Amino acid sequence: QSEPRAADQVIRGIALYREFLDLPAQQEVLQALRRVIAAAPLFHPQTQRGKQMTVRMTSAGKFGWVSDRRGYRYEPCHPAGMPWPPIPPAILRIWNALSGSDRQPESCLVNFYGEGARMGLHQDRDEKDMGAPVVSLSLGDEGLFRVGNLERGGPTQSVWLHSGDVLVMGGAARLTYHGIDRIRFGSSRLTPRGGRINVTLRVVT
Ligand code: MD3
Ligand code: FE
Repeated sequence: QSEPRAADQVIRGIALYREFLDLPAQQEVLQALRRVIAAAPLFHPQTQRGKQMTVRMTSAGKFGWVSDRRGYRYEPCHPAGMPWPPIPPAILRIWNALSGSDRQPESCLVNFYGEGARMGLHQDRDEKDMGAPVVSLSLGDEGLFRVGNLERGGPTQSVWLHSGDVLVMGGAARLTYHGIDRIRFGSSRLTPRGGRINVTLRVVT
């Protein structure tokens, strides 16, 4: 009904909504994620070269992102064999408020950053439908997000993401290089044992 909220900042085409979720809403999502993780445990993906990623992951929705020696791809089941649990309604509401897309997300990737975890600069290009945006929610400890360019190399820009912040990557920004350099472990009270959680919603088919 109401006009969608305007972004607080646009970083190379990526819209940043600071504290889009207030503390009670963050807690609601965190509770829902605990149930997702109980049904589909976090795992350490292996890269194609056999190196373990420092981030642990799981997914909800029709498809989840997996990576192993055979490469990375979307799969309908967790590596342990069970189907991914449904995407929690509290998370779907964020998509519906900000994506501007008629389609519903098919994948909800949950990234958990423990102490020292990071994610190198990369592009997200495993999705068949690049028309839909990616919507991302940060929870827990602060993370230093780095945004590059449409091609490898060149200057980059960094911004600290806080608990409750939401990013929307649509249009050309969908293909920018991005990563998480480091987290400030223990900087948030949302996650009493520390760590950063990032949730990304995507249309993948
Ligand atoms: C910019 N996750 O899951 S979220 C990922 O914080 C990923 O865990 C990071 O990169 C994290 O692929 C960054 C912000 C984000 C997510 C997807 C993007 C930025 C993006 C896709 C295209 C461009
Ligand atoms: Fe990414």
